[in-house]
Amino acid sequence: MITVQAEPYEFVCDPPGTALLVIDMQRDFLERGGFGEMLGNNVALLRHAVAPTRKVLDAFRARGLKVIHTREGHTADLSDCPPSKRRRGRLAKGIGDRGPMGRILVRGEPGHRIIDQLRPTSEELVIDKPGKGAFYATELEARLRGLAVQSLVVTGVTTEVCVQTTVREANDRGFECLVLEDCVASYFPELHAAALAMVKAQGGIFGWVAKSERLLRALDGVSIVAGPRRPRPA
Ligand code: TIU
Repeated sequence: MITVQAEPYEFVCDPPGTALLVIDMQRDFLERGGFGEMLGNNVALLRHAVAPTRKVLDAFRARGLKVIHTREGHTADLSDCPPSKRRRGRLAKGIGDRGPMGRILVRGEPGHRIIDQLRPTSEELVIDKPGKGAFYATELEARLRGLAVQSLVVTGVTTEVCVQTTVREANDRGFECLVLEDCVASYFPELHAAALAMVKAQGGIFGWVAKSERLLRALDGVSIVAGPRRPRPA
């Protein structure tokens, strides 16, 4: 067991029963010309989460701990995209339309890829999800149960959309979530702050919040659990 100094109180987890969840660190959200920018956002606001997430990813990989990535996106025929999602925002260019990084938010297109700095290894699970929450219409819950995971360390974008939706879904399914505040980011600093406040309010109604250095410090004493695995590019 490790203990992480977190809010509203310490987060205790068993490293082999813990997975690092890296949510939607895709070009479509972090780079120009993708879905995030089409929604009218300044995508540069998400970049600061990349370096700390990479550090946490390296710490998990070095110890053979579990890592799961998610990607938001749709099949090429958009059959898994509710028409309401496509219509939302009255965008000049939206989901399924062609942009500078290929068809927006469509699986297999350049914009759908996870950014190079956080590219999954071939051993790491990648969950494709059509919604904001990572549990909706995916195999994530079954995979976590199969891996005997009870705790999730949550990183990714954006704090108040896919991160918070996923944390709420996870919480209702009995998973304990630690959100790393410097490894999540939003296009709206005030919504980022509010989303983190909501997670940890009321005795941790949805989970815990901490800076990544607190987790890294707790992991310092953890030796290799199942590895070391040699990261290979996907
Ligand atoms: N728009 C926005 O803030 N986020 C999304 O649409 N998806 C995710 O958060 N991944």
